Amino acid sequence: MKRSELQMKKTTVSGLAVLMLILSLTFIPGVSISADSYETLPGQGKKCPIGKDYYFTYSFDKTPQLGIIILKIELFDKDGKKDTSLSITGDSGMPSMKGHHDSGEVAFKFNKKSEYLLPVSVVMPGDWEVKLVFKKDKKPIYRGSIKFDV
Ligand SMILES: [Cu+2]
Repeated sequence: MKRSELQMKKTTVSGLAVLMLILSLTFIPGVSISADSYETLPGQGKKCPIGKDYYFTYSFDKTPQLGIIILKIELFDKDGKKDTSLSITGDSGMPSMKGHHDSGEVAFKFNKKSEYLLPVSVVMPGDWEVKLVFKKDKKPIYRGSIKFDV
């Protein structure tokens, strides 16, 4: 093998190594480079895990329809005890009409039963989404998305 060929082979190998490194970083959960990936939630009343320490369930007070609907979230710790230590925000809007009805990040409020509540204003028929962010000590630890049609 000539010297130049050898050189080229080395370059290719190190290039490949760098590529593999980038790929592996991209696919390791939690090291994801884009911080804005929202988990699609499994449905009303279903258990949605937040890592190993928490889970939550969500439901609407009525079938999503025009007007104000109330989104309720109940948060639990890993032992199934009700938990209120996280803060939750919701950003509602229509994915097909980005920016037209977006509520921006609105904080959920507690009711007397320590459930998290958020009113969602559904102003027209079509596809809707509520993007949820759960924060612990002001740091986001989970993002989830609820989609529904009206
Ligand atoms: Cu619209």
